[in-house]
Amino acid sequence: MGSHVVLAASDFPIWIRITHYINLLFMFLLMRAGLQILMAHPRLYWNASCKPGSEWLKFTKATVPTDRLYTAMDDERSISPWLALPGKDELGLGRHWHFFCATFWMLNGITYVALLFASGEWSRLVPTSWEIVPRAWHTLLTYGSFHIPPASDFRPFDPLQQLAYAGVVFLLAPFQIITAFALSPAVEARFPWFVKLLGGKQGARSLHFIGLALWVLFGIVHITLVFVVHFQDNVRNITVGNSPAAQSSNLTEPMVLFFGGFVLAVLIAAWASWYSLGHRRRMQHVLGAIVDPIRMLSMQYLTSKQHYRKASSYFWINGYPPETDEYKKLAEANFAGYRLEVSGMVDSPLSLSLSDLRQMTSQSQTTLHNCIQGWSGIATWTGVPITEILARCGASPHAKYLIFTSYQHGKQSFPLATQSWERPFYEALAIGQAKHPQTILALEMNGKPLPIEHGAPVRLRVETYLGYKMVKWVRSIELVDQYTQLGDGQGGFREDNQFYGTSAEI
Ligand SMILES: Nc1nc2c(c(=O)[nH]1)N[C@H]1C(S)=C(S)[C@@H](COP(=O)(O)O)O[C@H]1N2
Ligand SMILES: [Mo]
Repeated sequence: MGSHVVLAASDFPIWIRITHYINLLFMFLLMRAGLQILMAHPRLYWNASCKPGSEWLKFTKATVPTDRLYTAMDDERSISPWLALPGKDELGLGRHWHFFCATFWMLNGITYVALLFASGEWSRLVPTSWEIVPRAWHTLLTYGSFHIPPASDFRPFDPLQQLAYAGVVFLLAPFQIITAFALSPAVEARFPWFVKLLGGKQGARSLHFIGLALWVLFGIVHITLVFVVHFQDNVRNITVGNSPAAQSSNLTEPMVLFFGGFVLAVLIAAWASWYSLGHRRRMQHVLGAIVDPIRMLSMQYLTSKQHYRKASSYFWINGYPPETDEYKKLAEANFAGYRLEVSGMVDSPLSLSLSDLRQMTSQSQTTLHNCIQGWSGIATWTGVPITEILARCGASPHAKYLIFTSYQHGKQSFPLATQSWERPFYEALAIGQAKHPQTILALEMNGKPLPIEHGAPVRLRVETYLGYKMVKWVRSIELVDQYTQLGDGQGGFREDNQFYGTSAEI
């Protein structure tokens, strides 16, 4: 084979070089934000109960005490901003970054694959004959004996390299996307079979982590080999391409681009952490503004179709029960004096006792609970559909949100000190979600009156949402047309204080 033919066949067009670099940048940010999310519940399981001790891998030394209440948030790990994006215990911002990067990483990947097929370059990546397997084996043996295959083996990739790249592009990337979708509560609520296929919520979460581990492994080997095997050729290919013109130029420009690219990626990553930690509200809004519309478009109309057969053996708790005298007195009297107040944009305000609520239409559902931190649990919830409450109070057609306010104050729901400690826990629920058939005010859990820790006497269940929206110890429901006048105006206690997203479908 003449060398000219090899060169012409192995040029790297500009779009490959650009998408390759964008991919590097977003993967780096994605991994760091993913680490932030992982440390919010640093345990991985193959079962939906998430019972402490049943994890197959954990990243915490903490053991869960059994003699006192220990919430999932007590189990969260703070992590250095040198490692995670943005670092500390900023799960809300970590998730914003993760979804932001995932969106653009996918767009970049789709562009790359589309151009790959449009240009015919796919044939360099996709193996078309089984012959590649023994050839790749041969290459592996070469590397294994600490030898380097000759440059002529690279057309433009050696067989092992081609298999690895094809595997990463056509198997590992789709695998990460599929397991990611299976982690969204709205997707899980609407397509429970899809999640079961992947081993359930925790199976998908564990697989997503294993996918990450494979990426990291690939990244380490890939970057090492770029340096070790025909480094100068690689630097040219990655930066200026390999056209005959680029070949004849000196190496300065490729080297500057190559190392400059790395430095730029590190600077961007460092800036992202530093800026996010200093401007948390702004980053919540900026990243949310980009991701939320996509999320709303794709997830908003998914309703829950869940019918699990059995409750799980364990159910984590988040938030410490209200400590006010008012609530304690109610609890001592078995909630005989409890009243649920329904007010705001309604024809007739309501004040419902527990027996009023028990006499209303009731339904039961066995569903999967998804906390934003990553743990899950299955339970049977029994109570009154919100549509019943809306019908009884005569909701105004102009009402857009239901504000659920709790007896509990911020202090018990959030372990860290914030100025809004003394505010009651509240969350705004869009009226469309409130009307979903599995959105209920639960009075019972697994056939018994709600235990105090799980929200007695009344808690909200929205089965397409993350757990933080499901207010426990509900005191009142107010119908409003906007929520900006409440708290810090972000749509809920966790949005105000922990910078969680406004829509909780993922
Ligand atoms: N009032 C109140 N409701 C709350 C919370 C809280 O801290 N206070 N935590 C929320 C979060 S983050 C989750 S995951 C669920 C947990 O419900 P569970 O304790 O019954 O498992 O409750 C939600 N409702
Ligand atoms: Mo949660």
